[in-house]
Amino acid sequence: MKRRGTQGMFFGAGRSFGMMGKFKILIVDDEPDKLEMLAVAIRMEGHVVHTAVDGVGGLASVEAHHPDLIITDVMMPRMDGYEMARRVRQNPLTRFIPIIIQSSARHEPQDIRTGFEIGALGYFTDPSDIPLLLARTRTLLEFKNYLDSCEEEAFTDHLTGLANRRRFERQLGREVERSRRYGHRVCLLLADIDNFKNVNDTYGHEAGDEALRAVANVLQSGTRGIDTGARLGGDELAVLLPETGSGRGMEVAERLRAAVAALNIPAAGGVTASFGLAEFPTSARDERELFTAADQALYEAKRQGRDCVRCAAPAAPEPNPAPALGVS
Ligand code: GH3
Ligand code: MG
Repeated sequence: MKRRGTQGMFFGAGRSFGMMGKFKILIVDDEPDKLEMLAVAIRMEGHVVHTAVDGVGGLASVEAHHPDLIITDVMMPRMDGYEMARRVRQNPLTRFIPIIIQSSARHEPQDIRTGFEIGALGYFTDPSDIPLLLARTRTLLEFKNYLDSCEEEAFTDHLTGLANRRRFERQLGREVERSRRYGHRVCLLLADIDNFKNVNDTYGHEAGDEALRAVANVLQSGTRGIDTGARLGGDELAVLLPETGSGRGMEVAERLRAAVAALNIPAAGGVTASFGLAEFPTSARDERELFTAADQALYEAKRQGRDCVRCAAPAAPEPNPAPALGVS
């Protein structure tokens, strides 16, 4: 295990559709007939349709369903389509959802310019020309699919299939933020394979890779769907355990440790790993401190003989400010 600082950590999931297939399309329109006509046409393309009748409902649906494409009218009560599109584009989490505007009422060149300036990728003024709309929809979905697969690649560790360091850092930031907002606890578990150099030296690099994949698989399959297993680099792995306190976190860590120790890897025999656990907010004030606390606990596990789990102590409370003097 190499000692290192935590600099360079912390910053920004995508999803792969594999083959082009079913997408989620949000249609926003206050005219029931037009909405229904579009919904039928899109469903016939094999996609899942969500609908809303104004911009406010549209934004709520974007947040709830994460659609792959939005088709929206302009003139609607409460919030028009331009404003909704603007807000979708302003939100870093939704800004790359393609938006098509479809409006027969707002058909002047200036309206169309406004739509494109906001960031719409299509603007159609003839609601009866469904084939034209579908043609653009298909192309945009193809691009969206490609973008999503690129994002997935960029955030995945290729050897193990776990999240890579970049995704881990982004997720860690989000979980700490969620923990602050909702008052849940979150645990960070770091793991490092013991004497892994020996595995490579004794059995070869290929066998080492196989051992890494096997340990990664234990972390992935031994935790919940909401937990993020990641490979941070080399033989260093991590699991982020949302809504988990250190007591439960230690149980999980101990279970994973035992499962790793029980592995029988055909090319490399057995391996063990050491684990360090830290809980937010008990042991840290932010994600950097959480990482450092878990890393120190891992170091302690290594120091105390490896193949064991250590938990970071709660942070000392902030000293109370000195009482004001001279107050009677
Ligand atoms: P410790 O118990 O202190 O962790 O000892 P260690 O030998 O595991 O030491 P350390 O964690 O510093 O060494 C990590 C080794 O992991 C170094 C390198 O040979 C090996 N390694 C890093 N990345 C890979 C990889 O992708 N595949 C393989 N096979 N080995 C790797
Ligand atoms: Mg190691």
